[in-house]
Parts: sequence; C-alpha cells; structure tokens
Amino acid sequence: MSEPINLSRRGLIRGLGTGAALAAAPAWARGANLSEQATGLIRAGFDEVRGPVIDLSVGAGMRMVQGRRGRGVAVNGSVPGPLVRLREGQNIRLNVTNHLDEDTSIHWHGLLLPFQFDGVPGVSFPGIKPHQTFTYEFPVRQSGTYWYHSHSGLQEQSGHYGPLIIDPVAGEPVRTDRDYILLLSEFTPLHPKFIMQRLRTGEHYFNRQLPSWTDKYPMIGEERRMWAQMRMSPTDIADVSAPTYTYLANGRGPKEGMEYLFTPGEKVRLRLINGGAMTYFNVRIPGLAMTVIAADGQNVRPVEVDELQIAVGETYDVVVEPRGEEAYAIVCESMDRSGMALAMLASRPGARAPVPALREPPLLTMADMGMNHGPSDGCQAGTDHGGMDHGGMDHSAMGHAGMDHGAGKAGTGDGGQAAPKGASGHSMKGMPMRDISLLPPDVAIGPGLDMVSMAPVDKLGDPGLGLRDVKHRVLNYRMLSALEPNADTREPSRLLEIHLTGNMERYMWSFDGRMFDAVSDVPIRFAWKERVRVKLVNNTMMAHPIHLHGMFFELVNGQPPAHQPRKNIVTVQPGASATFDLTANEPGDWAFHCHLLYHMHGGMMQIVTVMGPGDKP
Ligand SMILES: [Cu+2]
Repeated sequence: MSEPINLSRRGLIRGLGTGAALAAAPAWARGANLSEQATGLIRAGFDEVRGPVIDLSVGAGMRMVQGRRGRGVAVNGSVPGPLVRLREGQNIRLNVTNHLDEDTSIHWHGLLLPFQFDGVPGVSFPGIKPHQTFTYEFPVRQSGTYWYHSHSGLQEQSGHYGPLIIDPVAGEPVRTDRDYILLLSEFTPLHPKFIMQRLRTGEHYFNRQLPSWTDKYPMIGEERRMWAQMRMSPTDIADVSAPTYTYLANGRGPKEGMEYLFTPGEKVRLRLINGGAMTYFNVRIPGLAMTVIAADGQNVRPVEVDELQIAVGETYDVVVEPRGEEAYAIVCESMDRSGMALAMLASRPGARAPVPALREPPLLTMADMGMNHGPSDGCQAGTDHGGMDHGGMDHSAMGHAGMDHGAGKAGTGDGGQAAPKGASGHSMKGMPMRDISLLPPDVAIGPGLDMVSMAPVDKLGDPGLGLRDVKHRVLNYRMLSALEPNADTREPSRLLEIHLTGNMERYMWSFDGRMFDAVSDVPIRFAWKERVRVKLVNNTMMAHPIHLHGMFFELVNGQPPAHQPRKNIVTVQPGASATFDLTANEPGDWAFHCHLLYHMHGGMMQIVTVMGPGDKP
C-alpha cells in the first residue's frame, strides 16, 4: 500500500481499507467500455477528480458489503463516488453522463449556484435522461466540506453520492497535519422501492426493536399501555435500521477495516459527511476529544466535545490530536443503536483499538410528543407527570373513556369528510393527539396529519435522542457560532411558520399538511433580499433534518445575529420547534425538504421561490 497522502501537505487521503490494495486505475479511468462497468462489482471507497472540467458517469452494478450483495448505483464506478475537489474562485464545468436506464441527476448539496444547476428534477431542471450528458457550469463562490447526491427517485439509497471539498483561497483558519473524509451512509441488499413499499404498508416492518411485554426496556406497565393505546412506539426512532442496513464508513462495513493513519502528536482533521438515506449517527472517538471547526461547510468558532450527532445531509469538520494510544476507534452508532459504522485512527497500518458495544437503545418520551414545557429534555415517559399535566393530560382524564376521540373529530375541519382508518387522532384516552385548534388556519387538516404537538418548544439545545443524559460533552446547535460575522444582520421583517406534519401509520409526510406535488403546489415565496424568520414546528414524533437548497440560513440559537451559525440543514426534534433567519438573495426555484429520503419521497418537500431583483412580488 502506498504512503497515505493528506490535504495540507501532500493531498487529501481517501482513507483506504487495509484489506483493499490500492488498485490500478479503475476501468472507467482506463477508458474501458462503460457497459463493462454495468456488470462489474462496484468498488467501495473513492478516487479524486479536480480541474476546470470534470467528467462524471452514473452507472448501475452490484455492490458487495461484508458478504451481502445488492444492486447499486455508482458514480464513476465507486460508492461513494469520487471526491470532487474544487478551489474557491474557480469556474467549474461538470459533465454528468447517465448510463442508467432511468433518469438521474446530481444535486450539489450546500453549494451556492444558479438554480438551473442545482440538479433537482422537476424543480430546477428536467433531469438527465438515459444515455444523455448534462453539463453543470458555475463559479465556485465558497469553500468547505460538502457532498453531492442524486435527487432522482431513490437512487441515493443505492449509492449515488460522493464527497465534495472546496479549498479556500485565503487558507484554512485551522492548520492541520492530516485531512481525511469520513462519509457515513448505509448499504442494504434490498431494493429501495421495496423498502418504500413496505414502509407504506406497515411502518414497523423494519423496526426490530419494538417493545414486547417481556423485553428489558425500563418501562412500567402503564407506560407500555399508553404507548400501545396511541398505536405508537417509544422505539419509533428510525424507520429503517440494522440488519436491513449495514452502516458504512466511506463505503465500507464495520468489519471491512476502514482506517486513517496518524503520527502521534499530529493534528488530524476529519470531515464528517452524513450521506445516509435515513440514518442519524452519533459519532465519538473514545479517549479523544473532538474540536468542531465547521458545520455544513461553514467555519464555526472551535468548540470541543466528546460526541456529536450528525443528521442526514449534515457535514461537520472536527480536529483531533491522537497521542498515547496506538489506535482509536471512530464509533458512529446509528441513533437507534441498532448498529454502527466504524473506522480506526491507526498509528501504523492494522493497529486496532477496542470497539465499545452498542449502547442501550434510547426511548422516545412524552416530551417528544411536544408535551413538556420545561427545559428538561431528557425526561422519561411517566417520570415527568408534572410536565404531562401541563399538556392537558392527567390521570383522572386518562381514566375518562368519554374523552377518547377518533376519526369523527379528526375529520372535522376537513369539510366533514371522515378521516380513514389509521388517520384518526391518536388518543391516550383523555389526551388528544390531534387537537387541530392548536394549528394555524393555513395548515391543511386531513388524513396526512395524525398528531399535533401540544406545546412545541425550541429545542436547538437538544443534543439529540439518546445523547440527552450521557456523561460527557455533546454538541448541540446552541454551541455553534459563526467564525466570520454574517453579512446581513437585519431584523427579519416577516415571520413564517411552517408545520412538519405526518401520518406515521400510512407513511405520509408533509409540510403544513400538504404532501408535495410538483405540478400543483404553490411555492413558498420570498421577495428579493427579503429577510425572513422561519419557525419550523414538528408535529410528528420523529426528528426531521430539514434542508434548504441554494442558500444558507442562520440558526436562531441565542448567539448574537452576526454570529448565528450558517447552515443548510436543521434538525427539528420530535414535538419541538426550530427557528432560522434567512436572507432571500439567491433568485430561483429551490427545493426545501426533509433529508430523510423516504420522508421526502413520502411528501415532505416544498419549493421555495426567491424573486429576482426585477420581479414583481
Ligand atoms: Cu439535498
């Protein structure tokens, strides 16, 4: 194996598995017939492409991960696709050729560009037809850690994604000796269309951690009855989990020996990218602190933590200084703790650190249904009866069968149309799960909405499910602060409230009760350079990573306006709210969606239209 190279001195390493000998130039690079690529096994790991013109080809093939085979979609014959390495200030032309027998696309996640090149079929361009080439061309106006992925169908689940790094003109604010990419994702031998179909027909199909009456979850019988009556489950944390998924580090399973070399005392930069379709990861390196220096590609004031949760689509750059041990495990547990992606920091090839066992699966709490008012995010169901009382639920009411309301009430406000079975207001006897009087009038009431948060509070300080009561330091959004001051610190002139809505049973997901329909939907409109405050209210029991294309917004996280952190994804915790400020200065039509692939596909998407300087509002 060749000497690892790194970004700051000798180039940026791809991080090869120890088992994988450095192959000769791949078939596509040798000018081989691309149809050959369609039958060969897709490689794990990635090469690097750079320069003013970059050619990318999207093709299908079989993937093999830890002995399991599945159909894959690859860029340039590998999963992840090649590292696209750009330089701030350059002009880039990317020729993307589609070798699939279906349409494809590439969305450049987090990049500022003319909307025609944002790569969302039906929103910004028609998509790339089979055997056609589409050329993306734009000036590179930023720097940092990003990624790219398909925005067509469910191709992202099959492997159509890759890292994208932009080197800054002015140099990095933090000097490091080594610079590595750790792109997290999932592999499944199942066809993503099959997964979507099963999610629609039975939401618990892939959740293997459903509590039974005999399991060891620390719940009393009453709590179990409450969850059962709501036909929800406190283990409803991930829609799809292991063993359906094998979690991947740069395309490699936890047993496939992904490693990054270091020399003790060096500063190592890890560019974490969550390129998964559905999985939140909790990332920690036992024995090492991580200094977060960037979020979603934007520099932040360095903040030291021991663990962080990375939402689907997010990127975090962290710096670690390994010394003392010959190896450190980079443990990336799925949020539901059904499995982990794994890599090693190794002081010599093959050096290994012990890998801690998966921690106990976390449980949803009543607070995750928007029922607690207090700052105590971590309370367990049944242990915070005071907080539950605030939500209008007390024990006398619970014993009052007459307060149960189902389909009849759920149908009111919907033109008298009774909601179908499964769409009724969940009730915990006296506890209305769907009190529509709590919603603003512009939210559509119908079968796509099965829960209304009673008292959604801002939870930007929530480190994420499963990390609320760990003993070490965990990142949360309130700890992020922009390194360079924001350009626009005007007071927002308008407040826009958007509700995240869903019907868990029927796997319908939406904004304001309206599932995305590219043809008929009315976009969210912003005037040119309008400064808007957007409040997202989560009326579901799942965390949703909400992503805006084409622009950065600033999280309203308690930092002064000039240093509110710039992001393009924000997680809205279950039953909670999250708020950001936005300057609408990128004209065009932009996708705005949940980055959980099957939620987006299930309807949680909208178009944001930013008017140009000459447009009439
Ligand atoms: Cu995206």
